[in-house]
Amino acid sequence: MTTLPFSAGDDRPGKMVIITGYFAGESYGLLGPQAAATIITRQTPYECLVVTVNNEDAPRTVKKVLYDYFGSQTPLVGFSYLSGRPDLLALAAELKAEGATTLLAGPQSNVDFTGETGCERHPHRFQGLGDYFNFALHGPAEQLVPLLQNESPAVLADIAGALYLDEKGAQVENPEIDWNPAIFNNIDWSNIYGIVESRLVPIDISAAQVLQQIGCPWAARSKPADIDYPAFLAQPDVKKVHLDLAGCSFCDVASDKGLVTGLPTDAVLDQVASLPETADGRKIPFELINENPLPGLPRLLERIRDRGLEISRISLTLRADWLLKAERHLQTALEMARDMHIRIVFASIGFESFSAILLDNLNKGLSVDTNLAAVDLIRRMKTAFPHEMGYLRSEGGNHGFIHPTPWDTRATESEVGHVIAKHDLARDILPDHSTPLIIHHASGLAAWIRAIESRENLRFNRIGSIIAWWDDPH
Ligand code: B12
Ligand code: SF4
Repeated sequence: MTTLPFSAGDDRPGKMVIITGYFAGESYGLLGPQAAATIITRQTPYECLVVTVNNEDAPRTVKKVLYDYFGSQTPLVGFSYLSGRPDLLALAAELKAEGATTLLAGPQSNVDFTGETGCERHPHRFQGLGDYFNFALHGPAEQLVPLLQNESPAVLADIAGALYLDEKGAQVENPEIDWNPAIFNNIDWSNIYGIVESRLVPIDISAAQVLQQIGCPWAARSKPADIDYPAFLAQPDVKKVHLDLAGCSFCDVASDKGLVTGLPTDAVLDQVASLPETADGRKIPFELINENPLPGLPRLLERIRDRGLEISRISLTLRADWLLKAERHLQTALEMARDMHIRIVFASIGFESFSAILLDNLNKGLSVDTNLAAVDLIRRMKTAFPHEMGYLRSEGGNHGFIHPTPWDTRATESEVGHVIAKHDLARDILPDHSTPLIIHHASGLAAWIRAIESRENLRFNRIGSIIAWWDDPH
């Protein structure tokens, strides 16, 4: 039976910390880790804080702060939203080696713990983070509750969603429980801290998230797709890899969550009601987590108004085709925003590219014309609702534009350059910096690159959990 050494001992409540990556100087809330910390604090004998670590925090300071916080208690440290940061992984490994209990949780924690498909037969593939953490937990945070309620030694075998090595070194993965929308009703948004001068200092958050849909409808169904070979592996004939893809080929959300469920409107309203308020008594700006938010937005605004909730700004992330399909709903929502004196900001529209070849290989399921029609729509809406709608960089817009990609050729570069110039996209649509295509080892494109490796007898480098398609294969 695999057991863990932690115990709150006589010092109850015990202490737990969730470490997350963060950006220096920012003040946004982190729904996933903060929801987890809220549940742990309310439902177990442990008080749990989220401790954000940015690139400027010295690893030695972070460790000192943690040991100061835990005092005589053996540290119990969860890690989430690490984005593969080597400094945070090193911290996890050091803490574990020194006797702490370390736990990897949040999106991708299962696949990042177990490693890349076939890694046992292919040593160059990502080998997983089993050495860095005592165990991982994938799925809803409340799965951890029974473990923390038990006295030491804690037993992992009965913990839903837990991944660990048994006494014989074999990997065990327990089935997850379903998501329960009710747990998001009353998040403690004050449990997030930064490190300032070697001390934990609360972050007064200025923006948060409200969950309306878990996962993405485009990722709901697996469909066949033929993805081109990389342009740099020049072939006399165009070669393709046939895959069954659920969602966009590069997207980790697609493979991590699929489409789980939409939350009832009352559950969404309860989350809005429990958001912190600004000095003028309005709820702080929030991002509505829903990949297709517009069809239900007028109804949600109506319910927010009926319930007397004073909100300030809603940020949206969505696909260009769903934006285009929902013009009528957008118009209605903006008219309501005018009456309610609030702003609707398009924080991120997933254009991703303006080349047909690249959009196909990204499995976006939409065309360049659709992207351009969506650009035209938001420009028109901005003219009609200049104060109520935002989408510019200066208004918080950072729209998806993936470049470079493995399929870039002179022809695609010229096609994209032409579209950008003709439609003046640099003025308001393109982000300050494009995002290079990132292939996480558990995304759809990882299966594509592994197929090429085995067909062509090649090896691409791995950088942690990322497949470095840009390095020459050998
Ligand atoms: C909204 C969002 C954001 C928002 C806010 C983040 C947030 N919500 O807290 C903003 C815009 C700020 C953002 C920024 C970034 N994000 Co973001 N974001 C998301 C997104 C779309 C939704 C997250 C969310 O709220 N989900 C709903 C919550 C309730 O679910 P959850 O996060 O899975 O959490 C539940 C469980 O997983 C679990 N859980 C989570 N943490 C922990 C910890 C413990 C100890 C336990 C027990 C349980 C537990 O409990 C929660 C409740 O049940 C996710 C993708 C996704 N759909 O998950 C990416 C995602 C979290 N972001 C990601 C990344 C990479 C980033 C950026 C680094 C991007 C960038 N390069 O700029 C930044 C920086 C993030 C940061 N730490 O500061 C990655 C993280 C990859 C990883 N596994 O580390 C994700 C998974 C997307 C992806 N696959 O690429 N993001
Ligand atoms: S990139 Fe966006 S639209 Fe595509 S599968 Fe992921 S969440 Fe869905």
